[in-house]
Amino acid sequence: MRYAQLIVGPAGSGKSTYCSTIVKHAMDSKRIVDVVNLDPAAEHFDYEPLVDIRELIHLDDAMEDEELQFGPNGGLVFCIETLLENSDWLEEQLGDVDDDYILFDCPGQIELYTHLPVMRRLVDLLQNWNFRICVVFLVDSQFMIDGAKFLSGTMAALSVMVNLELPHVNVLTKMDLLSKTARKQIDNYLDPDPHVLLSDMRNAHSKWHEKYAKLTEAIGEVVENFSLVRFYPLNIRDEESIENIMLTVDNIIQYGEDADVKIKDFDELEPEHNEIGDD
Ligand SMILES: Nc1nc2c(ncn2[C@@H]2O[C@H](COP(=O)(O)OP(=O)(O)OP(=O)(O)O)[C@@H](O)[C@H]2O)c(=O)[nH]1
Ligand SMILES: [Mg+2]
Repeated sequence: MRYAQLIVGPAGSGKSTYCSTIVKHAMDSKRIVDVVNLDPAAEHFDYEPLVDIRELIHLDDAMEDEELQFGPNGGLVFCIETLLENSDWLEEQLGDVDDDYILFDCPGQIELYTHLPVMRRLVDLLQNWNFRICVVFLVDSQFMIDGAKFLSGTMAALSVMVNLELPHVNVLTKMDLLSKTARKQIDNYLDPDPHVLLSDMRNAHSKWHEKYAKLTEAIGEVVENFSLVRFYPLNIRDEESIENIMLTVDNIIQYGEDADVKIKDFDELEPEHNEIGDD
């Protein structure tokens, strides 16, 4: 079995920073985690990628081509489609290492995950190559400190879940940037109670809420009834918070369970070894 995290989320939500943070954290516990850069427009990240889509195609290639004449968003979709058409290239670059653990640092255009089929096709490929995958959906915590924004972030998380059909963990990033008051406030959103959030919104007396109060309440009920959405806080300066997310994801993709089995087999073999030794 192979293991993967698909790191997705809006532009600037902290995907590349999450990848380098996890790599460093894993290294401290003597674990090897690799990162694949899938962002054809990436300019900077703090990790050494195992595979880099820019070696196959760069966003500028799609935008500067005189026939294609793509803008940045169409160009990005074109780049991911080119990657899928060259799946042999990706397969070869990834190698075939049993029990490897790879983070896929994805681009920030949210439409890739909410309704376009390209990422779903990438997931199918990875599953064919024996990867067990968890989606990690990142949202900047600074945009999640009021009820309306929270519902909007939640709906984005739900669209990704429905479109990718994979085990899914939501993470609130950049917790280190929040003020003390905002940090307290955010507790309401980690394990959200839609009733509390909706009453916040009611108290805000916005024209929007007056007109669409019923719609907002219905959305709140869906979130509550299906217990679909939960957020894990990530403070990259706090090892415990990083470890907590890593453990959560590892449990979901059952990382390490096969290793336990191997240890058991080894224990059972031991008496035989002794017998051979005695001979
Ligand atoms: N203080 C702080 N800054 C962060 C954190 N995560 C990301 N940043 C900063 O936020 C900016 C965007 O972070 P990236 O990791 O590049 O975000 P991204 O989601 O990969 O961005 P795109 O690939 O462009 O969509 C950078 O300036 C980071 O240094 C964090 O946890 N704490
Ligand atoms: Mg990035």
